[in-house]
Amino acid sequence: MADRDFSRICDTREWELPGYEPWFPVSEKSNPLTCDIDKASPNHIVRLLAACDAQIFQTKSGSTYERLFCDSIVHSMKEVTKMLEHILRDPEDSLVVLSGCGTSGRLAFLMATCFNRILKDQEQKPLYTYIIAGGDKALLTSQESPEDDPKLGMLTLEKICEGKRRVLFIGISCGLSAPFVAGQIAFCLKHPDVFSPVLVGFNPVSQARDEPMPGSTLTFRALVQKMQQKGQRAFIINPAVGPEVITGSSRMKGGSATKILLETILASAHTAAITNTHVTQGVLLARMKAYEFVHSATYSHSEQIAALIQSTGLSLQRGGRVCYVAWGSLGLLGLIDASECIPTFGADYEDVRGFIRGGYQDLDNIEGDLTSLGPQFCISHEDFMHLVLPNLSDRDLVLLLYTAHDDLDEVEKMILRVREKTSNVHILYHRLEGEAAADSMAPLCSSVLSVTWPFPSPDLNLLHMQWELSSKLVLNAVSTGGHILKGKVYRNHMIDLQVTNSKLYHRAGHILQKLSGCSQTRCEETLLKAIYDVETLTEDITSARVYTHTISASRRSRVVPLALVCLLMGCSLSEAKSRLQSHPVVREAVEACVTSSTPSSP
Ligand code: S6P
Repeated sequence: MADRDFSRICDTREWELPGYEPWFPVSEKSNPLTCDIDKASPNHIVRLLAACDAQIFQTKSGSTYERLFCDSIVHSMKEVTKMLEHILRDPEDSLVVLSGCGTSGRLAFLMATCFNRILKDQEQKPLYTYIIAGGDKALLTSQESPEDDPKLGMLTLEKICEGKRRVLFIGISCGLSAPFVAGQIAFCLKHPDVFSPVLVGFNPVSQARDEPMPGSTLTFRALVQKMQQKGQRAFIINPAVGPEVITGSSRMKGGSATKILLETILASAHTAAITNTHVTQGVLLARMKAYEFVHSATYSHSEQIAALIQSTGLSLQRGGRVCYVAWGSLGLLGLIDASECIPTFGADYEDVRGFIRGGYQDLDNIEGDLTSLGPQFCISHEDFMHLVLPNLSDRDLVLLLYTAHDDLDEVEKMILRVREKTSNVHILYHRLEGEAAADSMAPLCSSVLSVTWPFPSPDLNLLHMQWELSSKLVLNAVSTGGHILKGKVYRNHMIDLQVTNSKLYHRAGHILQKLSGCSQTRCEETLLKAIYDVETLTEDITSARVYTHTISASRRSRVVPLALVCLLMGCSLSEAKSRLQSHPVVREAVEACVTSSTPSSP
């Protein structure tokens, strides 16, 4: 693609027009840039990802949406930073809780452990903790149903904060939609003497979810409006960052923007507390601009990222495995990216897996070693060597992620071990100018993505956070691009998603409506038939709650593709099943149906 076309892509702000998919919040709109991403080459996929990620940093420029660098957003960030500064100066009996579901909870964990580590290095007590819906097993596997439970959210928060004098609660819900987080915010609002709630998300308040939450008449939107009422010591930080590359996949931009926003707040408060100064909006803006540089530094390696996507796609197409073997906090980024492939693309846990040096000891999660829960919880390098490596072959891909600050001898040894089983070895390496290049490893690998960062860096912790974001962008590109090449995406929709909570249930209905053109009622009926595996719906099924539907859906596979084929072909469920069997690649199955259901021109 010519550079002129690329800048045209970056300028596109069509999604901001009032008439563009007005019935969806920003986080659920489809991105007009990526409507043909399913047919794009790896190079083009990377260009589209770069353009979509660049939307995070776009300025407001006449649009109605508040954006990351807007005064109102940076002002709220400053207020929250000031609250945290006070706590850091007098931390006794205080707690900062970061909480969320799915990716948002995983990032809460990443940041809570990172800033506790920073405090530990300064010989201070830990101040942060995290909550993830579904507990620690949700850090590594898809646990989507606790997201729907506001009471569980509330009880978990109450328990973790027992005896605290002051709590700064930071709830993350990219779509301003998760009932689990809403339950916690409602609890904070009831106890303003102890709790100061902050909500982070990426929709305007008017687009927060407006559906009563289970066990309550309250909606997420009504709750956020309550936070905005005069006299409430509550903050909402909700810049729009544009629709996701793959519709609704908030693990991507939503996750990146969460990391940018919260690390900016947390790191600025720490600096202010240490230097005995106060944070300014200028400082916050400068920190966020540094993340914009991460975007350009990372995507300046577009060709190498595209090559990685190509190899990942090939491995996945051949039924091979993709393993991220990583050192330091990049290991957690690998674990997070791998865990998200299951609900997003209907992948098996063995398709994409992450391994971290030091296993649970390095992870430092509340519930400790989870290995006994099953093979998908085996996450250390030793586990990789014993359980995975012996069965690897050339169709499997291993991506090693590390930095110049890790033990490079150990990395080399690992590469040599892996090379005995597969030549499909790739590396992603970060270093500062002047630090050792990946030269000695390069001849051992199929591809090397080495990102060099300018020296001197203002702060080592900050540098590592930037390397994390850079790695997140690459990993998201690799797993999304690889699954696109495997045929798991149709246009820019994840058609093989798991329907395991109410958000995903409604999203499945919308996907069916959009792709089939059938009415809402017909789409919902067909979805239910696929979920319950029946040709005719009974009264029991139609009168059941969405929660019951999601329980049944969690026991089945390919419910959305099946429903879509039924709708496109006007056929029975059993016929749809045999069609899908003859076209194992979901996108091809759908395309075959679209072609045969389109009347030929006279
Ligand atoms: C999205 C990911 C999900 C979400 C989770 C929370 O790509 O698969 O697990 O993170 O549903 O969403 P939200 O909008 O509350 O942050």
